Amino acid sequence: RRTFIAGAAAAAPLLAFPAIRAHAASRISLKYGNNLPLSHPLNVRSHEAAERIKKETNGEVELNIFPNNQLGGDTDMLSQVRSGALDFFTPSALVLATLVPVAPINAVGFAFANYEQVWAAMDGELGAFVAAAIEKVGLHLLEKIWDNGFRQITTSSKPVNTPADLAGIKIRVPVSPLGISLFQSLAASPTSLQFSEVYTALQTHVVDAQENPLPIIQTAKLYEVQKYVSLTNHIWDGFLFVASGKTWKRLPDDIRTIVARAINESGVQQRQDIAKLNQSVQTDLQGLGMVFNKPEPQAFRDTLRKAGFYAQWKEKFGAEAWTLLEKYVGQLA
Ligand code: X2X
Repeated sequence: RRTFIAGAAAAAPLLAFPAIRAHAASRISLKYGNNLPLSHPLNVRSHEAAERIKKETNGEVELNIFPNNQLGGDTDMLSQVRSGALDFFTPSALVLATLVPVAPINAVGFAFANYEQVWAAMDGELGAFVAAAIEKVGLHLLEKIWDNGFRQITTSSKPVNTPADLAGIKIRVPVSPLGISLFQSLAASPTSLQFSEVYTALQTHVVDAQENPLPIIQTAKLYEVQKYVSLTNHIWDGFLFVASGKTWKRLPDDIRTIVARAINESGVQQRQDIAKLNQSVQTDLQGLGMVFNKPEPQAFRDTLRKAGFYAQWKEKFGAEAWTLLEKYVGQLA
């Protein structure tokens, strides 16, 4: 009988008995935590991946999903996946930055112009560079990065048309030095909060603004506590499907192959879900009372450049990573 308990050694000698394996029922139980509501495509598709994994392993592997910050906020889940208490977590690269400083290179302000650039970079050399950095801290990045989307600013008070409109605005950003730096460089007043705290913080006006892709504004019902959406597209953000290195190493090869294939293929479908949602979500949010505007990005880019934002982050991320980013998005500063 093959057992799999986090923190314990695998019962390796028994793997040689396929007959035993065929009758095994959910002997390997894996925990996956995320910060999004059940209705978000990330959760819909990861449930599909879980079912596929169960089927393809004849019930031997169960991927148990804990959505919506059930296991704590991002910071908690990050330390859990590091220790091996959690087997999988899908942080935004912004959030992973506290552990892997180069991870959020994709989130440099106003870098990506469109999804063609995004997937070329993330499925290409930039993604490979980040994956190697993640591997070094004892986590394993699954190959396909899932889509969060282009981040947009929402406020309760007024639309943001120009950088001047951001002056002094209390805006929530993820727990992320890059997010803070971006909005400080735009003269706003950013505060880091875990996503689990965002709805209440907006409702009680601890902050008056936040920024997230439209599918999150919809599925997390932020339209209930925000009025204006300014389509700044200031950051492209993805969810990195990371495995605890301990878990990943301990999984038998055949299981690892099945798990990786199911998650990666569900990830590709999840990207398509977001692409499809992007065609309708604005109309849906308008129907719920939100008011949209589309600012000109150039003024924001100029403000950032003058504030030294690009120069500063080029130095922090390093020339090698920066050159890879610019290979896909063009020269930034
Ligand atoms: O916290 C956020 O804003 C979210 C949900 O987009 C991330 O996970 C970065």
